[in-house]
Amino acid sequence: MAGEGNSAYGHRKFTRSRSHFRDRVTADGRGGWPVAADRYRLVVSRACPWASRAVISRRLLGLEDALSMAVADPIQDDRSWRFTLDPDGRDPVLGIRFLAEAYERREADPAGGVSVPALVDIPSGRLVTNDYQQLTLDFATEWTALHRPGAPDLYPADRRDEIDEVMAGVYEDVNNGVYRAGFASGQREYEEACVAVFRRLELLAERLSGQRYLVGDTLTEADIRLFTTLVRFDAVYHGHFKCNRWKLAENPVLWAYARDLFQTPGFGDTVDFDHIKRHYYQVHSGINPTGIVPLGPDLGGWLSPHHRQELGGRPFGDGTPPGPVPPGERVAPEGRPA
Ligand SMILES: N[C@@H](CCC(=O)N[C@@H](CS)C(=O)NCC(=O)O)C(=O)O
Repeated sequence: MAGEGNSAYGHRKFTRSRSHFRDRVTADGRGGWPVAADRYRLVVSRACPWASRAVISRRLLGLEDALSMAVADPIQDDRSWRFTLDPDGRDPVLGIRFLAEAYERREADPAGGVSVPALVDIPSGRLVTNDYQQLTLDFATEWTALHRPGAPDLYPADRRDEIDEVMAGVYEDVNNGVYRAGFASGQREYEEACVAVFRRLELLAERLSGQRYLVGDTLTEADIRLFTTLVRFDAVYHGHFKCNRWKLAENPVLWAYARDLFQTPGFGDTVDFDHIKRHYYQVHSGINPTGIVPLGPDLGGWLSPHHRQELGGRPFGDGTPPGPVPPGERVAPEGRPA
């Protein structure tokens, strides 16, 4: 689990270990968890970048009908993620009040704590996996029988080496780099992380100055993973995590790239800036003791023209964009750009 929240503060260096529960749901069910419609529930927080990968990928692939989703309250308490946004504070499908209950059904006193995203087996109420690194790759490659018609190939076999290489740098310096900067407990550790964040972002901007997407000319898993950090950048990482050499909105290439994705069905329609801001600024009391949530930044810019289509590219390859967000899953107005 992440050395996140207060657990990180006792250490000199922020470290993130691999997720503890790493079972996989596969097409052939070889590990005991076969892909099946209506069998699993995806538990997320819209605040969490690791969970948001799964939310976006589920939308792009059209898994909504087969894999239902529970959205936790962005504010955790001492029992971690809660279903306080649901009637009676209970997830209507799993019947539990805390995600911890699904973890505890899997293992008493679960090692690594309780994190999102989590995939839960509905019949037994037990956690299957919290391995966010593998989960979306499995959505793309193992859950194909349940994809919508026209679903894109987010992890094309002939591009995997390149996708993996790009994602490794994005993970190390960007996805996780902002956390290393934000939770650093020493000046040097912070500076090293912050320098790496911006060095990598500059390389990525260079790459994206002449091509619309990170790998090939279509959307892939790599774009999803970069997007989830970029969309949080000015709202939380720039201020709260002190990644403030520049704002996303000050980098013409990355800002246009991020807006392009935001305006693509399946990306921006999953983003809840209200959940994002309240989670980071209120939960990480070690780095924001007052819990005050800033009013800015202005979100209007996310909807402005990006002109990235002039670079060509076929967002969904031979496929098509996903349809509208199912009514029960729409982000509330306070979380969206006006
Ligand atoms: N399972 C991943 C973590 C994904 C993650 O860090 N999720 C955060 C939210 S962004 C979480 O649930 N943290 C639990 C906590 O801090 O209590 C890991 O092991 O590193």
